[in-house]
Formats: sequence, structure tokens, C-alpha cells
Amino acid sequence: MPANLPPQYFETEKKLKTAKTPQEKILILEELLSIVPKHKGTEKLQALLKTKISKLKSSAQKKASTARRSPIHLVEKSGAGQVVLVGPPNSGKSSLVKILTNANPEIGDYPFTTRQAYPAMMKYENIQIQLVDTPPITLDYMETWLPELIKGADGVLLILDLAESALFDSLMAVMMQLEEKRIKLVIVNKNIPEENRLFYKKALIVANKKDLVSKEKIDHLLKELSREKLETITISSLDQEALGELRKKIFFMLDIIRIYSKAPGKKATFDDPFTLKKGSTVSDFARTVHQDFAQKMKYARIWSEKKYQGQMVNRDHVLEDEDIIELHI
Ligand SMILES: Nc1nc2c(ncn2[C@@H]2O[C@H](COP(=O)(O)OP(=O)(O)O)[C@@H](O)[C@H]2O)c(=O)[nH]1
Ligand SMILES: [Mg+2]
Repeated sequence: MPANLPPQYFETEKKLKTAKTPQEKILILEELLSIVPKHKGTEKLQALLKTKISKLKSSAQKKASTARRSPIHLVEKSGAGQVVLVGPPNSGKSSLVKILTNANPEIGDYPFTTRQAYPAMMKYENIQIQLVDTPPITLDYMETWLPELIKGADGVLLILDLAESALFDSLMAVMMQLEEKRIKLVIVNKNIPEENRLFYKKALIVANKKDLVSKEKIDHLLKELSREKLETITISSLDQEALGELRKKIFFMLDIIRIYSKAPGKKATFDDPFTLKKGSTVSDFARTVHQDFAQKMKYARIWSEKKYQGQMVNRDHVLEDEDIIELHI
């Protein structure tokens, strides 16, 4: 067992023994993962916890399709990352998922049209990102499974309707509901604080329906929204340019890089990149390609748009988005 695990870890771990359902186990494992201090010494433990969680989730999903009651709403991850859209009723969550993914969630100009999590894939350049549409959050109601979905996601889009007269009450309701479940939304490009009591989630405020509001009103609302200390993007689901900007921000939110693999003497292919966490090294990439490669590789060659034309680099070299790598085993 790695050193420096806080006592809270062991207390939470005990709960695993008494957990009865896969869902309970997933919750406990996710809590454990949030408690583990994030450094090199705990990498193995973190990976182990993540594997257990994903195994439980996929078997829970399989069971859900045959179960007769109590549907399981945890959404199996797919693509380069999972981003959950949350917000008050009618703010445009389902419309956005539909437009960004060409999927078909229910849309209506009355609240509570969406009762379940609805995942769909958004194409961003040459990768796919999973967006998940969710039911509205109000002061009185939040689906019981929604906090767990958010805790497991890679990012959150908080969709607000600029034309709603009670915009700030609705925003406050969402924040309060999340806070009650110990979820704290934080700005995208900030390091997540080392604090175990809360579940920090990178989030972006998407101020929607700008087509319904005057420029002056928008400026005023954005000033007020800046108090949330989250990045805000103003869009309308009718405005293609703004939607393009939103896609880009969703990609940056995930903190990932795309790496193209190239075989010696062959051309790289650009249609199906490997995706890795920002800060990953050549060695991390090798491990992603094949479990054995990280150990077996001798060196790599690297190409990129601006910096490299086939230079040799060693395993510790830190990669950047869209680098092309040729592994030599
Ligand atoms: N004018 C305008 N209407 C929008 C926009 N986005 C969504 N809507 C409308 O707002 C209503 C609620 O949208 P919906 O996507 O169902 O909201 P949800 O409850 O958050 O999922 C629908 O009538 C949509 O057509 C927008 O950018 N501008
Ligand atoms: Mg909806």
C-alpha cells in the first residue's frame, strides 16, 4: 500500500465491505479516488481504483438493459472525454446536445421534458467527445442519480437562459443543489485544489439564447455572472460561429492532447489519434499503444507542425497536441 494515504481513505475503504449494490460500490470507489493524494507514488492505486469503477459501471450498464425496475442512470464513458450539460429547466440543454451532436433528445418549451441522462457523441476535428444531456435542476428537485454522473464526468457545462427573468435565482438553485452533494464547479484552466471534502469539477457557464436579449442586457448579465468565478461563453443555439467557439472550449476543458502514431518508413494517419492527458510523455504514449512498449522502446522520433522534423527524443519527452510519434522498439 503506498505511503501517505489519509486516515479518511481507510475509513471509506471499510464501507466497501458492506456495500451491497454495484452502484454503492461505484460511489465508494469514486470517493476513494477523490481522497487519494494525486502524486507519482499513488499512480498505481489510482489506476486500480479507476479500473474497478469502469468494470462495475459496464457490468451495471449491461444489467440495466435487462432489469425491470430502478433503471441505472450512470452513463458509460465513450470517446475522448465525457462532458455533462446541466442547468435549470428550458435553458437549452437538449437543443445544444442535438445541434452539437446531431442526436435527437427531446426538446420542448416546457420544463422537465428530459427525465433521463441522454449521451451523444460530438465530433471535434478528428476526435469524438461524449456530451450528456440531463434533466433540469431546480430548488425543489434534482434527480437522485445526477450528482454521481457529474462527479464521474470530465467536465460540466452549466447552461443558462439569458432571457430568463429569474436567471440568477435559477443559477443559485443549481449551485445550491450541487453544493449540497459536495460538488464544487471550478474554472477550467485552474489546478484542482488538494482538498478531499469536495468533488471539484471543471465547468464552463454557457449563457444561451443571446438572440433574445439586447447587447446592453447581455453586458449587464455577464458582469453579474462573473461573480461565479467561472469562464462564461455567450452563445445562441442558432449561431454557428458561437457554437464553433463552444466546441473548442469543450475540447480545451478536457485537458487532453491528440497524438498521431507513425510506423517507420510510413506516413502518419490523422483520422484516429490517441488521446492522452496533457503533460503525458513519450513513455505514456508508448504504454497507451501497447502495454509492453513503454519498457521495450529504445527511443522515438517526433514530428510536429512547427517544432520538430523527425528529431530523436527519449521516453521522458513531454508531448504536445498533434505531435506525430514514431516508436522504435
Ligand atoms: N431563441 C432561442 N431559443 C432557444 C435557444 N436554445 C434553445 N431554445 C428553445 O428553448 C426551449 C427549451 O429548449 P430545450 O433544449 O428543451 O431546453 P432544456 O430544458 O434545457 O433541455 C425550446 O423551445 C428551444 O427551442 C436559443 O439559443 N435561442
Ligand atoms: Mg431537456
